[in-house]
Amino acid sequence: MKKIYFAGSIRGGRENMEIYAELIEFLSNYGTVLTEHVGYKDLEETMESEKSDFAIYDQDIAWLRECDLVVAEVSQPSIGVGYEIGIAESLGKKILCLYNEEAPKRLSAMLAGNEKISTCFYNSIEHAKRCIEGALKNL
Ligand code: 6IA
Repeated sequence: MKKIYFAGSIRGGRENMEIYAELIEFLSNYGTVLTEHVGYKDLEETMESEKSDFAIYDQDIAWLRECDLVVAEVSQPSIGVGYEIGIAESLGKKILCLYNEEAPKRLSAMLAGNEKISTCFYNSIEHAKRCIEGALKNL
């Protein structure tokens, strides 16, 4: 089973949480998603307080080391997601970024201009899923 690290905005804003949940469900047909909580609806209110930020950081870095593929939904700018992508790149991980063409803010040039990262500019969730299938085939 492939291990997939899904990254999506948490404190950067939860506007796209339902998209994260759908993509995580889709990804779980192909492997183990280490970070299922990124799609949880009540993450901030109920779960976030249970774990210290130090514990969250340590766990996420360990999962990044362990994973075979990082899929990052980057339509909502998030410092944590950007940081994770940088770490994943330095670890030599394969990275797929998914960016909704209709997102209000343009994608950072640090991702859009990075040839080591594949970015899928999607116009529907089905399109994003096809990009995921393509990335999984090339693993
Ligand atoms: O800066 P942000 O909060 O938007 O960063 C989001 C990214 O950081 C996500 O891709 C996560 O992998 C990671 N991250 C941020 N907060 C958490 C977190 N909170 N748990 C795990 N990863 C996180 C607590 C929830 C937990 C107790 C279930």
